Amino acid sequence: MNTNAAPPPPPSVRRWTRLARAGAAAAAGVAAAVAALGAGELVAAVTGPDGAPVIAVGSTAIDLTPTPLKEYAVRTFGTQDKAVLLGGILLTTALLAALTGWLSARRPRSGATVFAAFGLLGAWAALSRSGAGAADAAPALASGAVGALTVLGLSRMNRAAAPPARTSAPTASSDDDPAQQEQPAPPQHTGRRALLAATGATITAGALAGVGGRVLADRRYDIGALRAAVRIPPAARPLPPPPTAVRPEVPGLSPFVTPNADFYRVDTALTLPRIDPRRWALRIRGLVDHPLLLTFDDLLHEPLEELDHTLTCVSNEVGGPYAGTTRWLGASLPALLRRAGVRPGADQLVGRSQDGMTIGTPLESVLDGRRALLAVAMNGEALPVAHGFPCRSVVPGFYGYASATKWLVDLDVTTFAAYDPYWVRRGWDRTGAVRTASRIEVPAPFARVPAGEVTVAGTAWATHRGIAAVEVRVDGGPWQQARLADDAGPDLWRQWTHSWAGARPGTHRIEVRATDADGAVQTEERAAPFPSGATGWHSVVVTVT
Ligand SMILES: Nc1nc2c(c(=O)[nH]1)N[C@H]1C(S)=C(S)[C@@H](COP(=O)(O)O)O[C@H]1N2
Ligand SMILES: [Mo]
Repeated sequence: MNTNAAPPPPPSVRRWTRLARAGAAAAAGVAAAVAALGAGELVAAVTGPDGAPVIAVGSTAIDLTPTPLKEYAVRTFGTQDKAVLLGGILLTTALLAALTGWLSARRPRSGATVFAAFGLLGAWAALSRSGAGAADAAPALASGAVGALTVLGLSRMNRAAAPPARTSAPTASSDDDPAQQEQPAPPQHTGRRALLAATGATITAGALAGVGGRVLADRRYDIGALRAAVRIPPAARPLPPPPTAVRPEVPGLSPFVTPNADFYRVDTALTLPRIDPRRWALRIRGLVDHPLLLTFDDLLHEPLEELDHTLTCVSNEVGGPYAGTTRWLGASLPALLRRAGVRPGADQLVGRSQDGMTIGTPLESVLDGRRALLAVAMNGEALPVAHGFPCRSVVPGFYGYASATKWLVDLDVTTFAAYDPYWVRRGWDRTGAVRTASRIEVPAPFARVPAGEVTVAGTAWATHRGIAAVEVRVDGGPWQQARLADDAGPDLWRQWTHSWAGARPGTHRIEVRATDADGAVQTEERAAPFPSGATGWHSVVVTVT
């Protein structure tokens, strides 16, 4: 026993000290992570926003997420799924960082190694994104380096501030230096202060770098301004506005044309691709005689066509909100494909987006005379960034995942045998034809309505086939024909109303089913969205008072 040592402090004090030291170590780890991410953001402001470490890791996580989990996320969190993912990534990062900090207080090198490894992992994630360049690795590498150096520095300070090991074996370590113990204010005390100050300063600097990086990136890549500067020419032969009789005058019924701001959004993009239209080009290649390269200006000089169309998502549940109607404007996709000269044998058209999404459509359908577009505008304005600015494809009759590539940069004329696009690789149906759907919008689920005559109203679609009939029934009674609003064409949804006479007090279930223009009645059989779209009848339960 070392008899020179002062009596050990009471156990409670010692435990607190150990705890405090562990806490300081964890905080140092978090501080190093904040500095690392801040550095990454700052570098990403120069090299391009897609390389920012959180975004690169998050995007890779999305691509690697198994389909059922992704479905669960979309179902549970809806459009908030990406915010939840980002929150999860940050939380996980914070926990890992705290653990790393704690580890480093014992072995400073190990913490540095963890940060370096994550830097390399982030660089790999950034580089493995399609369309990535070498520069996209820089933010993660900077993160790794800054994180490693910071955690090394802070953990050295932590060790220096450690109290002497009073219970240890007689072997004298520097901590046991009796000279140290005789000082009135032991150096570990000031050491601890310095450590806390350094930790705080690191967090502040890291946060400032992060916010600064974001602000800088937003300035450098101000897509809003570029989009506002785009002048979209009018259609060669403008369509008349949709007739007013397409929408019954029922309060609570969705508008016939969906305002852009209300149009549903479904994609895998963690941050919206920012494409400068002046630098954008679209390639049409593959099984064609003359590959084409079109600039945005070239596209705007094509004769532009309008298309009124209801787009819907395969992930939409029965009665769900992922459908919207809009007036697209764009160049004719079949005309451009004919100019390129499609070779015999090709049967799939694969669109690729700037962020690496791939979407395949049956080529035969694209060329069968339907109006398919390379759309540049939506409801009279340039495509909103969230909906594909500057250009997306639209092919009526197919779910979005099989027809509507946003941020489109490449069209590959190929075969189904040769290529499986993104969602097909994850088990979704390769055709993606829209199934007949109908939904009750009025009354709302669990609404209380007065007895007597109740107005029921909603929307039905069977895109590109059209809706021929909608029927409604109450409490499993006989089906009644609903009154259809005017038909604006097979590519559009159709609204309907039904007057439920003699509604008596109590709880009732209203059901709806549609018949498409081919005469096929919507199936009652319930199917989940995976793998080819939800089926089953929508119903709402209401209370008549
Ligand atoms: N680049 C890209 N395009 C995409 C997607 C995507 O994830 N990335 N999602 C598709 C899906 S699943 C749908 S339903 C539609 C949705 O288009 P919207 O967000 O404009 O409504 O876009 C399609 N195009
Ligand atoms: Mo979708």
